[in-house]
Amino acid sequence: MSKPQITAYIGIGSNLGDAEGHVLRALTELDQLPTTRVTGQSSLFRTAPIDSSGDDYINAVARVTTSLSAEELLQALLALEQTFGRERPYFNAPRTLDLDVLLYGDEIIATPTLSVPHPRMTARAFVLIPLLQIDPFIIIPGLGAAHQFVPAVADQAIRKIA
Ligand code: PH2
Ligand code: MG
Ligand code: MG
Repeated sequence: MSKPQITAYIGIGSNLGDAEGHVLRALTELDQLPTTRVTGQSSLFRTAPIDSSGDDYINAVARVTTSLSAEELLQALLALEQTFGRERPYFNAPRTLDLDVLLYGDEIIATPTLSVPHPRMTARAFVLIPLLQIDPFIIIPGLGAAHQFVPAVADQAIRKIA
């Protein structure tokens, strides 16, 4: 039997070097991961750093279908970050590329390496706004409709750029 196809959502962020170029290239690279296709992508957004420093971020969200397990997907994303020269000198340091598993099907995952839904996604406009642009009625497992969290992030600076 073939492996199930799961719909997952990936948060993409960069605020070091050619941030816009990094995010665009990441979207291309995601589509080339094993058994994985990008089936939706948000606009690119310029966002102010939240609990982070450095330049404004460029953020986007991608919807993918994949036969990778959640852990395999995570490892593939971490490997992709490495090919962009990602360094982690300190917590939430500016980065060439950050790729986060936001949602993986309707699964709730809590392992030492992976927390899905992404624990801070409902508190961050740079995740919620691009996510809702792709799928306005998306449900966050365990939490309900994503759009209900938008009023609480309305004070966070976010501007669509492309
Ligand atoms: N990512 C973080 C912390 N803060 N702020 C913005 N605007 N965009 C991000 O992608 C971001 C952040 C941790 O990964
Ligand atoms: Mg992140
Ligand atoms: Mg990350």
